[in-house]
Amino acid sequence: MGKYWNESMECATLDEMRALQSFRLQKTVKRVYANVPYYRDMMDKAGVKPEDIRSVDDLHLLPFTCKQDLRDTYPYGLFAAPMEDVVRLHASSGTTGKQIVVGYTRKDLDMWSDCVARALTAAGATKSDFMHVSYGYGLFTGGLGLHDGATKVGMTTIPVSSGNTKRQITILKDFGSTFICCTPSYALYLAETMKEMGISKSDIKLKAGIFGAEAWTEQMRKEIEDKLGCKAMDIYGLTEITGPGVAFECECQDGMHINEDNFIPEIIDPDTGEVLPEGTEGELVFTCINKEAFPILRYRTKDICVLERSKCKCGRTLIKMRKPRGRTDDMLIIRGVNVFPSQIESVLLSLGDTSPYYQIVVDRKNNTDTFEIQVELAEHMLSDTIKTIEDMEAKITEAVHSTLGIQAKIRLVEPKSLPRSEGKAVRVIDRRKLVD
Ligand code: DLL
Repeated sequence: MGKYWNESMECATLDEMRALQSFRLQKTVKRVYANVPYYRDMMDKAGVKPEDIRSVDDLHLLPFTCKQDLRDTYPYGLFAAPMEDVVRLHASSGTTGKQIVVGYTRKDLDMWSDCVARALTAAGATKSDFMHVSYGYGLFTGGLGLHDGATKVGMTTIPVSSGNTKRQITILKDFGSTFICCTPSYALYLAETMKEMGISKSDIKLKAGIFGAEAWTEQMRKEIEDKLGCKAMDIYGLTEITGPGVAFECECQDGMHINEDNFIPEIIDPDTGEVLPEGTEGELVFTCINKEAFPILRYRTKDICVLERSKCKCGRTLIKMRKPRGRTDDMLIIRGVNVFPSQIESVLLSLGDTSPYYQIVVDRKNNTDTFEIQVELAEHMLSDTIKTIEDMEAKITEAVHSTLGIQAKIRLVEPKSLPRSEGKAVRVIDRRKLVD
């Protein structure tokens, strides 16, 4: 089984991978120490010199980098290559605060598109396939990242970008795309709009979709595969590391292989910073060891996840990350209980009968948190009696309570009444932030 884009990297032995990582890590640390005063200061303060980093085992000696460091050095303070060698900039605003800027040299873009080409090949893409790119083009890394990877594979790449959903569907159908990439929530919206337009999954030729940029569950995967009639493959990445392609799913759809010849992953305890053993859930941290312009050291992603180095049936030896459960900054604390939106998605979709559209509204009244989950009724339930709908509400309330251990008010709302998103879905409205 299995076809690889870069077999020597994707199927290297552990010894080969560690040797390469150690070599690239030493080189990167020397480079940033020499070229980036901010890293030099950070390392000097931590009492670590480039010579102390002799192998991957010494990685933990290096200080962490976090979003605030990128903001403090905005725009170019962490660049390790001269601007004349930088050929591309991308940026991410996040939800709060100043945006951050990252840069790529020609060689960096080549490394990035190699990572995306690995992901697409693992999803079964070849140069005979057509790739419909629905991620936004622009400073966001989704559009251009997938575009360059698809072009590298030799796919017929269609740079549609996001927005104008009906037009997207016409293009998808008329151009005969066999692959699509967008956020998983947008994939569902496309399926919904297709239905409205009277187009069925047999009218399109999709074999697989490459979905990422937000947390999504196995239940959501089933929903998309069923509605679009294609395989739904996960792809992970973040602007600070390189955009999409940091990790990708193979045909086993059982965790994402991390391109660890370029990005060394670690899992840490988010409170203490202590490195945790493989198999333990914690915050994902990456060190870029094969980048010229923006080789970030031990970047704290805020993504909560688990690493596993098990033998994969596809033959790849690259370490795997499980689907991220969410981000530490998306985790809600409601009446003292930790709640990830993905847990709610999982409960709702596993019950059947509800639609995959939901929104969580948290507020504070009389010093107590209120917790409401608005869920759209599935179309076929519209004709049901009030009693059936009340039973449904009770069933969801019970299921949420037994999963999370707290009571939520479930409000079933009309089909298509919650906002649809063309990019990352907004799942949470936390009104407490406004009153705090
Ligand atoms: O979302 C890059 C990307 C584009 C990835 C297209 C995949 C596809 P940012 O906007 O910087 O970059 O957001 C990065 O999104 O830290 C995760 O919290 C989340 N994320 C990205 N991919 C996944 C995924 C792009 N597959 C942040 N599963 C990351 C869960 C994901 N969360």
